[in-house]
Amino acid sequence: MKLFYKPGACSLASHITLIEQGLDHEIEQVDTDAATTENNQDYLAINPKGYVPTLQLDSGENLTESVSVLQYLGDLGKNIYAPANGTIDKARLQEYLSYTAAELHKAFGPFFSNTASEADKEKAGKTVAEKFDYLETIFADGRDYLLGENFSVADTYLFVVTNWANFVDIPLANWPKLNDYVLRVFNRDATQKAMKAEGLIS
Ligand SMILES: N[C@@H](CCC(=O)N[C@@H](CS)C(=O)NCC(=O)O)C(=O)O
Repeated sequence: MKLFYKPGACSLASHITLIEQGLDHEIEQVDTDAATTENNQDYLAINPKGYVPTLQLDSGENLTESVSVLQYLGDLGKNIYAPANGTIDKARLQEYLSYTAAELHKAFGPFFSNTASEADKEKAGKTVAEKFDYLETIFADGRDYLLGENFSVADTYLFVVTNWANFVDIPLANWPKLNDYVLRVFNRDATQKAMKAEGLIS
C-alpha cells in the first residue's frame, strides 16, 4: 500500500495507523498546490479531489476520505482496537470519527486557508474552543482513549486534528485532560515514527 500525504496534515492519522498496525507501506508526499507528488505524478489523476489522504491499495485502487481510509486500515490489522459491527463500540467509533471530521477538522479550516481574514480566524478559534470544551467532558471520566482503554483509529484522527492547536496559537493547556490525551498519543511509538518520517520531529 502507498499513502499519499502532506506533512502534519490529516493524512498523518492514516500514517500512524499503518505503523500501529504493522502494515507494509510506502509514503509519497504531495504538493497539493501544484497537484503533483514527489515522484512527479499528476496527483489529480490519483485523487481528483486534490487533497490528502489517498491510500493506494496493492490492487491499484485509490481510497480517499480520512474516515474511510482509517476504518479500512483499522479493520486490516490486529494491533489496534477495531470493534465488531453491530456493537455499541463500533457506533461510538463512527460517532467520534464523524465528530472529528465534520466538526473539529472543519472548524480548523480558516487557519489553513489563504483567503480567510483575521476575523474568520478569530471566529474559528471560538468554534474550536467550543469543540474542545465538549471533548474535555469526554475525558473527564479518566479514560485514556476515546473508546476507553483501547486505542483505535478514532484516536489517531483526533490526536492529529487537536494537535493543530499547537500550531495556531490555541493554548491546549486550557483543556488539561485533552492536553494529556494529546501527549499520550504523541508519545506512542507509532506516532513518533510517523512524525519522524514526515520530518515533523527529529
Ligand atoms: N474530506 C477530506 C478532507 C481532507 C483534507 O482536508 N485534506 C487537507 C489536509 S488536512 C488537504 O489536503 N488540504 C490541501 C488542499 O486542499 O489543497 C478527508 O476527510 O479526507
